[in-house]
Amino acid sequence: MSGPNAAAFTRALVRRPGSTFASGLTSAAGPPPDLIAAGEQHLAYCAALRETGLIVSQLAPELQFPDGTFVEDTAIVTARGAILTRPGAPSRTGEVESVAVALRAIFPQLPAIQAPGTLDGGDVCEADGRFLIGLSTRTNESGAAQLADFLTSLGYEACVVDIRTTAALLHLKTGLAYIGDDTWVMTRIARQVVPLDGFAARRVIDVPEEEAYAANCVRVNDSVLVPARCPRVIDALRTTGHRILALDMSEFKKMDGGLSCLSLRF
Ligand code: CIR
Repeated sequence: MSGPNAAAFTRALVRRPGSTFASGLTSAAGPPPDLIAAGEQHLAYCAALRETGLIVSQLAPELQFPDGTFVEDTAIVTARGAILTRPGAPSRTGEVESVAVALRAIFPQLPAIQAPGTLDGGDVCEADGRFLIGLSTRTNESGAAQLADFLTSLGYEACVVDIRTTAALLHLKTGLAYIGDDTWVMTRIARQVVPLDGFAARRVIDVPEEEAYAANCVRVNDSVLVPARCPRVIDALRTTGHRILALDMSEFKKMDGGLSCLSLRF
């Protein structure tokens, strides 16, 4: 959700990584995530959300869904309503059920993306009432169209972009973030494949290749949460005047997870 300043959030929903976390989907070669470190990083992530003023609600880990900690993929939550997704990876579709239970307490009207549509929340980026929806290996035309219809019915604008031309982006928000005040954070590849036509883009913070992971940062109220050890992006973000909270995300990165996907914020 966001208002004119992209950030009037009061709550977040998260799910700590469970003991099966390391058997989730990943394209990364290298050592598996360390479960203790992942748990500690998740705790720090939740503490950062609280520092921004949010009440953080926790879902219990479900061992049959190792990727369940990436809750952002399971719902699109806006200031005017929410919709459950239908994640594009078959191993993840069941994650939605427990998220639905939690969200229904807040959003009694809770529609869902229907088959054959698939949609991951990581493919959805809001910029002050306008939504970019990425067509990806996880989000198909039907899912994107269903979400666009839903958002339009709420009075938002929605625009679909095709990111399937690049293997570098698992999700739309793998390569970009909107942090309010007409300011975008984007990798070079995202700039190539995502035209910002129709979106105000007063400033674009270029993310260098070696810090590409930091393109997935999140504005929450007066703060921007960003992965640690990305000094150039962090320096650029500091010039925006927001408080910068740098978080160690190393164990989630090993599972292709970005910073934003660890929470739903609303
Ligand atoms: C997956 O491949 O589905 C998970 N291992 C990572 C999902 C990350 N989600 C996101 O960036 N929105």
